[in-house]
Amino acid sequence: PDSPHHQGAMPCLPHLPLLGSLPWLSPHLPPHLLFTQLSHRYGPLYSLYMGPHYTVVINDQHHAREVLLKRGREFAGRPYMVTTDLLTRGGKDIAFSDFSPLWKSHRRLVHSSFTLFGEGTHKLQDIDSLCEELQASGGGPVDPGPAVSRAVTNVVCTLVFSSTYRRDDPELAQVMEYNDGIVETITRGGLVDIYPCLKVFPSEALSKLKECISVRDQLLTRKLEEHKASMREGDTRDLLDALIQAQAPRGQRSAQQEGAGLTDDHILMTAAETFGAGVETTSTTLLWILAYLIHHPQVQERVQKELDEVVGRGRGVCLSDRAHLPYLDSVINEGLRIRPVSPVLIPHTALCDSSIGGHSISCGTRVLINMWAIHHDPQHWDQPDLFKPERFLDDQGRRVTPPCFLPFGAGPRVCVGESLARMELILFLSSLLQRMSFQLPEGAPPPDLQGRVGVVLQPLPYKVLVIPREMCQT
Ligand code: HEM
Ligand code: PLO
Repeated sequence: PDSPHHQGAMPCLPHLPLLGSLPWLSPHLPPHLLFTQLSHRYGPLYSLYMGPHYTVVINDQHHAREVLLKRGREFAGRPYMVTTDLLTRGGKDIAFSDFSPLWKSHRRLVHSSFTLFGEGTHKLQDIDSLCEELQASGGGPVDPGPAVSRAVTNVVCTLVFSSTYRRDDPELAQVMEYNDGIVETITRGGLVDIYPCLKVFPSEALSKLKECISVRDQLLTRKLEEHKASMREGDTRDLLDALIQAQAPRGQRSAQQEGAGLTDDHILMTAAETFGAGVETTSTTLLWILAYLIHHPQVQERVQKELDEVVGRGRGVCLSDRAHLPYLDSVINEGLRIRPVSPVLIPHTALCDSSIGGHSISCGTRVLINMWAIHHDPQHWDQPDLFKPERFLDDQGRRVTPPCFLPFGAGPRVCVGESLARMELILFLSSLLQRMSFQLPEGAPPPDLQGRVGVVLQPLPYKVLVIPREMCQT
């Protein structure tokens, strides 16, 4: 068991040997709401025992910044968990891998490849086919989920493999299916992740996870082989090429070289993770925003008015328009605030003895950052439960970013896909709203705004009516 040596008195939940604080944690509430509720009793910074693991929970901006930024390097570790260990072949990925020099150079390589190839992923065809697919509903109610997921998958596909799937490709359906299975079963805080010894018992969730992982591995191994076969020297087409080339020819690998130590497993895990992270996060955010637009038609109209004024209807939206679309940006930010994809960030761990808010923290302590609580903190947000994009604009209509807004995390573990994600959100959302409006079908219930929690907070499926807007022919 991890033992704490804090001197100051950080409030701590009651706990028993072995069970830890679990008997005091309501299993009916999702973790982000449970932790927020506990912060009303224990204050914004408290600790508890997840089974044997001493865990600090942070519910305010001030301590979150201390852990992520001020002492970011000391808290850049990740705990061992059975499910993520299976998912990543023992931490050969970026998100769930513990801190190590290899992880650091791997992360740097992937980050720069995203920057290099990110721009190229926005061929308008993905956006065009998304619009066409939604409009093909012919005015009847349609669930925007599958079309959005497909479009976003193709963006990541271009980035990783420089290829795209056609709408009816059976492989695309397979990718979407295994992703769903993983999202469902890799829930953080599941019992095996608290008591690794439970993994010896048969469990439905664990076998489903293994099944999905094996489908994923077969599919990606085949893609990787195809890629290697078609590679030409001097031509770096995409993320996979960049990673394979960074490996350097066998025999010439030196320890100093960027990419030294990267195995084929690392490459496979990176491709898998880019797929997973790239698809689930962006599509989930888009679907939350659409759901809120259905609830707030006046917000949709205002975005469309801004688009009409800045872009018009004679051409597609491009990235350089972003500077002139502050309201669109504020709608995206408000979506990311009110429904953060990752309401409790991936757990961090202390890599050495350190401190939080003056309390000593011993090496190995787990730290959970409750971004939900920070994004809904009534001390910093006026009516935090309301969808109000204007909070991201000043009275002149210029952008403002409040310090309590950290949807991508911060510091050494900040999201590596942030700029890619922002680019996608802006281009997809603006193109959709330029060409069509979304309405609630007559008699249908408005989209549920509670959502369901897995590893990401997703909206439940809902239906919309798609009303085409008149476009000018050029
Ligand atoms: C990590 C949010 C899109 C790849 C994270 C973290 C958050 C986050 C909160 C964890 C930070 C922490 O643990 O401290 C988001 C949101 C997105 C988004 C809100 C979109 C709306 C993407 C995309 C990609 C991506 C498109 C890749 C294509 C990653 C990776 C990590 C990460 C690899 C792990 C970083 C690390 O542990 O070092 N993201 N993300 N994300 N994200 Fe994103
Ligand atoms: C999504 C399902 C995939 O099959 C595997 C996968 C990989 C990376 C994960 C992602 C899933 C969910 C969202 C995560 C991302 C890494 C960073 C991102 C957790 C499980 C966030 C929002 O933190």
